[in-house]
Amino acid sequence: MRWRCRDRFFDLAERTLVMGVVNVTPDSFSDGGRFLDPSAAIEHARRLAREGADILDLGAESTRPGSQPVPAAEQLRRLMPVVEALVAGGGAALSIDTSSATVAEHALTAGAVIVNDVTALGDPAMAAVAGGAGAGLVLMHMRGMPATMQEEPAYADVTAEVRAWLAERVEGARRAGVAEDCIAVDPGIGFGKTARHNLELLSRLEELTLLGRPVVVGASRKSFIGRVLDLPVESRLEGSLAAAAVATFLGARIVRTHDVAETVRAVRLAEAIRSARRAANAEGG
Ligand code: HH2
Repeated sequence: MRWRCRDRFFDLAERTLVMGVVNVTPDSFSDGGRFLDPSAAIEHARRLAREGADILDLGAESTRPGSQPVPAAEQLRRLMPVVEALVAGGGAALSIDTSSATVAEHALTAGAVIVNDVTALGDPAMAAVAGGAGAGLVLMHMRGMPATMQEEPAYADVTAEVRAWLAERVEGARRAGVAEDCIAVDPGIGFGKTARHNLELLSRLEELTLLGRPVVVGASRKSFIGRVLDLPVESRLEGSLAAAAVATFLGARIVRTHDVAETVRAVRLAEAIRSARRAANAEGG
């Protein structure tokens, strides 16, 4: 399977890509305030690229539970110096984590190649912006909005519902002019889901690969890991690596993480096991 992101073509048949998180925010749940200064964000992004990130995901708006939207002008003020410096330096593909078409448009003009939209086209202008640029587009599942999404989320069958919702959003994006080979899907771990929902989604990830589009998983440092291990956010590295490995084994093709060096190793091993299973099945079959 290939994922087209403007002039970049990612071959995902064998490899799972690692997407490093760069939060240019004062309030992100795990690293808020550390990279708000542009030079700190640029330095951090370059470090993640050296550690092996295929993609750098730059965001200027926290979407943690209870957070409020950040106006486009403020997102641009935070992001653009970072985008411009990283584009000039070349290297890892740049993704913009925004649900604002205005922010996406400016970032794409400056050289970003992916739009990571946690509202899956909540902004009606987004499809034209991403589709017009031929950008990679991540469509993520979220129940409600960050301000209220953790107020008693309920599903009859979380995996089936997320899968059906994503199928409908992929179709909506296609109808709105986004080429199918540019689209990736994401179950939205932690977005309007309990710990149990997140664990079930991860355990049944193969069902989402049946949508025929690359699956993105962002479990890094999230609260369900803290819930299972009874650990605070700064002690969730090993749990995050376990989740990344399981997701990769079950078919995730892009893993979003704050800890790139460690995640690259976990993902490479999980890929090797996935390939071994495929080879064994082929020989047996
Ligand atoms: N999770 C977060 C933000 N963006 N995008 C995708 N596609 N998938 C995710 O799971 C995802 C995402 C939340 O993590 P983080 O950016 O570290 O936190 P915050 O939203 O507080 O900035």
